[in-house]
Amino acid sequence: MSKLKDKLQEKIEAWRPRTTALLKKAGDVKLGDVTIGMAIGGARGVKCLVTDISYLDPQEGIRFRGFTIPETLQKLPKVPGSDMPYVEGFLYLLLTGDVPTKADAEEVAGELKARAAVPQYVFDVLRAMPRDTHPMTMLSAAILCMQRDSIYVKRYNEGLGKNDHWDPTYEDAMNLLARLPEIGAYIFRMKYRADTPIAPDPKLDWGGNFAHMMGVPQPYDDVSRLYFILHSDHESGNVSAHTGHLVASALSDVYYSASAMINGLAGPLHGLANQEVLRWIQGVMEKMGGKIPTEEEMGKFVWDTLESGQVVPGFGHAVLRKTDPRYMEQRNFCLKHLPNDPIFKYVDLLFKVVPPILEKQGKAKNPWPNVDAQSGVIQWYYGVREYDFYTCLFGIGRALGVMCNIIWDRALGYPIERPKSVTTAMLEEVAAKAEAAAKK
Ligand code: AMX
Repeated sequence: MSKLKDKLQEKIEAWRPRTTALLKKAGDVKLGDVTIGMAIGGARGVKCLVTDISYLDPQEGIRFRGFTIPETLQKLPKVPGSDMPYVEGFLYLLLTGDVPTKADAEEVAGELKARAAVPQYVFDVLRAMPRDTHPMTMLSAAILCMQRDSIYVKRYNEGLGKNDHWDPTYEDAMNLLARLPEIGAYIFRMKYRADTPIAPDPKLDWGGNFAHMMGVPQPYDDVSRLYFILHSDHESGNVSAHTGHLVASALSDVYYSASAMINGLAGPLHGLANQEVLRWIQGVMEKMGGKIPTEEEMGKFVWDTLESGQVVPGFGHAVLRKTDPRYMEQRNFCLKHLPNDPIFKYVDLLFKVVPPILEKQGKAKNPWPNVDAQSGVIQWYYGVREYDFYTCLFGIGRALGVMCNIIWDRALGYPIERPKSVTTAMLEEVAAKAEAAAKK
């Protein structure tokens, strides 16, 4: 067994009694109420999911295993010669809750390298798809076709005790994570770089190897490490994480769940927003003939978008009620590496102009920028200009969090998900009763 898996087993065995005790002693204790607005509004704010991998505070933003983003980046061991941590060390933190040493991170890096070989049939499947297929469809299909290799399915069919489900799930999850950078970079080079894939370099770490296979020079390795860490997890209720959890709750293996989570991420209100931001900015740049607008001019473009019934991409959030710390971390990166880039200047101006306008309009509950308002500009600057690919980067990062969650779901024996639905007539009846009671 790997050191990481040993450590995980210890953690799981220590954790299980907590979940069992809660269910036994406090299973009937109320967590909150559900209103009609919450039911119609996409289960918004309904507390009915459990995860210990990350927690999203509306004011403070995400904490990974209790650490804010700046704390996470500061505490994790750095790749030699780089400003950013090993993604492998971050995976160790997400899985175990402990901050790894450099040796721990390198051990995980070794484990992933040993699992990294992508089967030839994955490339064959990708090559058989029409070349203009969306890269998210390709990524989802590449993941799904590896389902035939699932160790979980094999062990399940042989007969698997409930406490052992996490073990083959770990094997599948680590195999999938190990292969994702090469699959992602292969899709990119096949589609957008005249079909010139670059072979992996076994000396490099997970993030560094991805940058190498993309064919983008330094500091794109640090961009990749930062991007994957920032996009990894945002607690369980967002569409991609929730989809991954939901599918896995039927004891579908991680290939089925990861492919489904990629499909959820592909929507314009979720992962696709980063490309929408760039598209919107470049539309304004074209109208401005490349000049940087004044605050008033930019304000007019923002109002025009709102008045035409569209959303301002990169702003607002379903849970956050302040500037996304993932935005701030990428902003800091831009201030250090590309302060004079014209697109960054637009992003910077939007940071000033959009929030007061959204506040004035009074619809968006959160007028502040989210992660997507910053990520496209960095990719564009380093020559990754094919918007459609941006969500694949998000998906590779998000797989880290989703895989950790599924391993723990299995470890703690979370059951199949089954929320209850009601009819519109039932809601009307509840509403009428509440109205009558209020009149009495
Ligand atoms: N521009 C204009 N209007 C906005 C807005 C924005 N950026 N954000 C929210 N609103 C509007 C909503 O469309 C909604 O209008 P409606 O009542 O007419 O339907 C109203 O404000 C209330 O919405 P909300 O409760 O504040 O947001 P939500 O939870 O329904 O949606 C989100 C959240 C992110 C989908 C929304 O803010 C949005 O569409 N933002 C722009 C797209 C974007 O940046 N998405 C990326 C999110 C991060 C991610 O998942 N990657």
